[in-house]
Amino acid sequence: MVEEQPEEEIILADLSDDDLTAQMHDDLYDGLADEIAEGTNILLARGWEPGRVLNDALVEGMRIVGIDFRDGILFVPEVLLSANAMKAGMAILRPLLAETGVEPIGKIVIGTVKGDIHDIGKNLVGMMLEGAGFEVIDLGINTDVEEFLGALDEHKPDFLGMSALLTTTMPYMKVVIDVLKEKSLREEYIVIVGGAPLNEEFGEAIGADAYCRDAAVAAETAQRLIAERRAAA
Ligand code: B1M
Repeated sequence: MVEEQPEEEIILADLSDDDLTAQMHDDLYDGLADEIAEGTNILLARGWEPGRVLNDALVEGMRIVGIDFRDGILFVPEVLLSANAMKAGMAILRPLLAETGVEPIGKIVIGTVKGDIHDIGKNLVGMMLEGAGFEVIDLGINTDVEEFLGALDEHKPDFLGMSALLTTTMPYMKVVIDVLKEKSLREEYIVIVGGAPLNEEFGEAIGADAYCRDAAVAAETAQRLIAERRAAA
């Protein structure tokens, strides 16, 4: 009988930066939320900018998860654990990314569209927008046109932001924009859209003001568009 060797415990704090980020990619893959929180705190304590921790340790880890999900190596329950671990890291980074200490420069209502429950990217966009000085009203996932309209009416934001991660849900963005047009409300809001299956062309075709490739681009674009709108007013 072969005796099983106990696995050697990895002390995250003893790893070099490169080894720690690689280990965090593995821990994200394995859905280990406590380890992701610990790794995030270690990198911050080593002086890493929150944005670098987010991109190099968390987003990159999730990219690897995405590849194996696509290839049928990982399945929904495992990816949910990875998403949960990602959120543990994001919860630590959120206040740091949002730390601007200035008056909001604008307001955005944001949500993942109807039929779609992916929210990691949308949450990241919200965090980056907060960091860029925006007030963010997050409607969560599976948001239908009535919920969007209700929130626009209640909060009177400058922006409407929609996220979709599925090719089957991205057309719903056009449904929302068309209803805004029907109600003569389209010009009231700057509409930005994003999500992995979208592109510039799609954003244009559905009548959005901008397609944003990632959260950093969303923050830059929102700053630019609100400045342009205010200059034109
Ligand atoms: Co889903 N899923 N998933 N999934 N999932 C994808 C999207 C998929 C590409 C995986 C794959 O096959 N490779 C695939 C879609 C294929 C397609 O449509 N062509 C897929 C599928 C098929 C599914 C299910 C149908 C699986 C099933 O049940 N058989 C199912 C659908 C459920 C539903 O929504 N109705 C499903 C379920 C899930 C989980 C629940 C397990 C989980 C979601 C957990 C959660 O979000 N809380 C999940 C996950 C995690 C993924 C992957 C692996 C990762 C998504 C993610 O979080 N990425 C994803 C594979 C992938 O995208 N590579 C996949 C990290 C995040 C930081 O990036 O979300 O792209 P992203 O956001 C970026 C940009 O896109 C952009 O900025 C963000 C940050 O930089 N952005 C915006 C996003 N929104 C924006 C809005 C903006 C601006 C920029 O302005 C408003």
